[in-house]
Amino acid sequence: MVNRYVRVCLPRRKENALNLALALILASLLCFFYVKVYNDSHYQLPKEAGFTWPTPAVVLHTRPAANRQAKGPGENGEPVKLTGNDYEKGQADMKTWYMNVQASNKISLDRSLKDVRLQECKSISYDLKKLPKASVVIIFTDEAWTPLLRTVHSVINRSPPELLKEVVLLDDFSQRAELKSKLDDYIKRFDGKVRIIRKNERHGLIRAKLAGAKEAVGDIVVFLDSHCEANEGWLEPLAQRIYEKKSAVVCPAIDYISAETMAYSGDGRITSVGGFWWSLHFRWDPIPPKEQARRKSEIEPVRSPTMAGGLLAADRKYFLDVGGYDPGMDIWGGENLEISFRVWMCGGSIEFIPCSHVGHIFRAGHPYNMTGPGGNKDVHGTNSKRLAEVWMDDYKRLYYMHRNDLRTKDVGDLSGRHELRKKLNCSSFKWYLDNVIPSKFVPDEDVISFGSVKNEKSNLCLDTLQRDEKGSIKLGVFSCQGPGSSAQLFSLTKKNLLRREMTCVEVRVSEDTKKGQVWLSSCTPGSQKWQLTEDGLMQNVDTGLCLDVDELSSGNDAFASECDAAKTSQQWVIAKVVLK
Ligand code: LR7
Ligand code: MN
Repeated sequence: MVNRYVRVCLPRRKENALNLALALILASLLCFFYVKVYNDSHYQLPKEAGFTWPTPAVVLHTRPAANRQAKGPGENGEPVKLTGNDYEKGQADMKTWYMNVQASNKISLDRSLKDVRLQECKSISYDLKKLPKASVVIIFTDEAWTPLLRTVHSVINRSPPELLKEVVLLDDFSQRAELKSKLDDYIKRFDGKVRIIRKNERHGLIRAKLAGAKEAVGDIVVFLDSHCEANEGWLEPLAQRIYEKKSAVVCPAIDYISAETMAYSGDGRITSVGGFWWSLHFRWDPIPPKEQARRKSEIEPVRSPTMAGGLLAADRKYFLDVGGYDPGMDIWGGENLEISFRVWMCGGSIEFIPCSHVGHIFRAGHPYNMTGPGGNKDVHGTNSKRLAEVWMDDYKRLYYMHRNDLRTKDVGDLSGRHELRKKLNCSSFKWYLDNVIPSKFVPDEDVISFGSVKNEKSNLCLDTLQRDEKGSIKLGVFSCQGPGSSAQLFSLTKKNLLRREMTCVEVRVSEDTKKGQVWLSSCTPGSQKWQLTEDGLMQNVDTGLCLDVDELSSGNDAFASECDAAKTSQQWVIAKVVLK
């Protein structure tokens, strides 16, 4: 270890001591660099990995992420597997951050990703000179450092400089010291392309996005969550579509980044569109056959009734003219459906752009305080009431069916939003249902009856028993709650389906018994037809069996057995409910 010159000049014991000292110095230097590189975690994996990182100025103009040959953790969107201490730290992160920040910290901020686009997308050439220029607005509150900066790097690396006017980091009153002067210093390397706007009170993501759009200077505004990775060629197709249609509000295909391993996965094709639950939560639906037929190729935009919320682009002026976001909404939730209903009803469209891909880290929780002004812990609920009151006309009754408790809740002044709707001369919510999402089931319209399926002798009603309706569930009975409990409301349709919003009641008969289980399952042709007979039986048409329940006791599962009009446990009525 000690070089030859030193060795000849030193007695043996001293040489050993010097060897040890040098080894110690070297070890601590290595240790220092390791910690520094990984903690700074910008431009990790330096020279040892066999390549030189480009200087920041070059980053802006040569888009190295596409060209570089990196071999570090997480490259090519691969998962990061941690061991030992790192693993423990990562698991702790999952509890506090709902994402593995430790894993993220191991990955280069410029990591490569699989280019998941369809082949046809790759050969399109865009006339960059004529396309509108983008302000990419990234809103954040106390986001972890590496996911936030990787979002910025991916945008810088994978956007044509001609199209990228600026990146705006909109800091929604973050408290962590790291996001202050260290971030101010960090962004200097981007030569002014990236700027920070700081809010000195908590705006919540909705007012933060609105502020970002107002302060941005680009022709189009693009919003991203602060834990995204823009993939190859993501920006051009968004700009192209807005160039073609000013009133199109467009979303990239959202690829999945695992919060646990940071693995990036995506399918080039778009297979789903946005829908909604009457509880005003967002859901994915398959592309309707009619929309699929309208598109001549897989790379054409897909019209979608709603959007997920976080990742979108719009002509900046159009976005603001059509009402931006509702500034009366707090913290999180509801703005995604609000903008969706509003844009469609006021003459625009929501579209998914298959050639544009952006990854998003899906977290199981929110690492920030979700309490709104006045200690409001139900911001999604109150925001959704605002949108229901302004945009849904009488159909708001279906929201109140789920949220009876909010009927009389004061959710602030709505006059500005009502005026907006009038000024823009927007269509009705019925128009939206009929034209944009005609498959949406309206539980109390055009049906034989709507209400609770009630056994009058016992005052028990068919009930979901709070089982999660996103999958198939068994139905049970519970003491009747009246119109106040949505868990007991069913529709008997003109096609004789006994159903709820997305699912139908079916009978599953086992081979050996003549008894069937009563399930709530996706609506398919099968054992899902029912009729209420003259002698008060609820009979499943396909199996001939009748709705029944053991011991007429609350909390029991329902089943279907051989019909017997003399059995009180088979006597049902539909207690009609009129929603208001
Ligand atoms: O008070 C806040 N202030 C903020 O600036 C709360 C949040 N934020 C920031 C936050 O740091 C993050 O960058 O807002 C961004 C979004 O917050 P998330 O990541 O906690 O939200 P989410 O991904 O759970 O939620 C989705 O629904 C929200 C409803 O209000 C927003 O529309 C989010 O943008 C949206 N995210 C997506 O749609 C990502 C793709 C999901 C899919 C499919
Ligand atoms: Mn998010």
